[in-house]
Amino acid sequence: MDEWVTEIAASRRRAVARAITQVEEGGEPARQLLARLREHAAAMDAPVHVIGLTGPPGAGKSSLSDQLIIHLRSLGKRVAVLAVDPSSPFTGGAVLGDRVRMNRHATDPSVFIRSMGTRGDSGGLAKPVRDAATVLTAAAFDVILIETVGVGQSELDVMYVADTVAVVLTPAGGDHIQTAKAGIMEIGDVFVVNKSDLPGAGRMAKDIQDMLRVRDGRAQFAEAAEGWSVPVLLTSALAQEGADLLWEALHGHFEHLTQTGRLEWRRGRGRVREMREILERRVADELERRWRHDALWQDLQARVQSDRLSVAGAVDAAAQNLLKD
Ligand SMILES: Nc1nc2c(ncn2[C@@H]2O[C@H](COP(=O)(O)OP(=O)(O)OP(=O)(O)O)[C@@H](O)[C@H]2O)c(=O)[nH]1
Ligand SMILES: [Mg+2]
Repeated sequence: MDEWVTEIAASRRRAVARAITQVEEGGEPARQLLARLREHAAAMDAPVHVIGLTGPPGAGKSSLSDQLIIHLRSLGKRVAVLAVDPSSPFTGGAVLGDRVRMNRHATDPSVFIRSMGTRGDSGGLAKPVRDAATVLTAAAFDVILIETVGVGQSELDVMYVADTVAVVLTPAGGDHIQTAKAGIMEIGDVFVVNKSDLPGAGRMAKDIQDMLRVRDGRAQFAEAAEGWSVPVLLTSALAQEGADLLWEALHGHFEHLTQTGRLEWRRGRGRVREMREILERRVADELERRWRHDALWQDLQARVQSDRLSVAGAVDAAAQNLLKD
């Protein structure tokens, strides 16, 4: 284990890759490794910047990641990308596409690219992504990009892992702001209108700005209250335009977080979220266990099955039994 941690800290690609596989698999070995890596990371002084890139399928998130990698490498920064594949019907083949698109970095030892799939367990996406980010932090990457499609709750949950969230939209008709998932409009620290080589990009940017005025007028947007004004940028990954401005905006947000103390607040919020997730999973496992073995639960199940008891009645009885101890 010691040797492994040393190799991860030295950013040896194979050790890092193996560590991510281990944390994906979970269990006690993963827990021990993560504890060691957290210890190591806590003693490091250079802060890592964890960035979430989210948006509709095909918005150009991977193409933008690729452009960001090129820009960050020119600044001498070490970059890791976690491409989260939600295995959704919208993104068939995305993983292969990501690999091809970012292939040119494959031999650069300062770039690490990894696709992560959902493993179909009840834990959602957030845990493996969070744990992989812990590995990459210990491996001394300066920037960790997490790419995830902005559909569904578990993809939004992934954003609790990020310090900065960039929402990537496009001018293309189907992506009109009204049709963008409300959830992802709420979480952006930076907005990007990619494919600005296509018509309608300016209009889209204006729509986003209008939306932000409403959003940031609401008190719960503490970031706005802390003086962060959310930038809306135009990029074209295709024409290789805007990655420098995007990086400026992302880095600007990180500096804002650092200067206002919001970084610690955000990361704390992420930990609370993690605590809740783990607890919820444990409770769900316990319910599952009772459902299978407990006589009362078996009885309720049988009576609902044969329609001798209403669903509502069974839920009440089960909840009462559950909450009494
Ligand atoms: N015209 C234009 N096309 C682009 C631009 N950026 C990306 N594309 C194209 O859009 C398609 C999707 O790009 P990706 O980078 O795979 O998009 P993504 O958001 O990562 O897609 P998923 O991971 O499948 O959700 C590809 O065919 C890209 O070549 C751009 O700036 N302009
Ligand atoms: Mg992609």
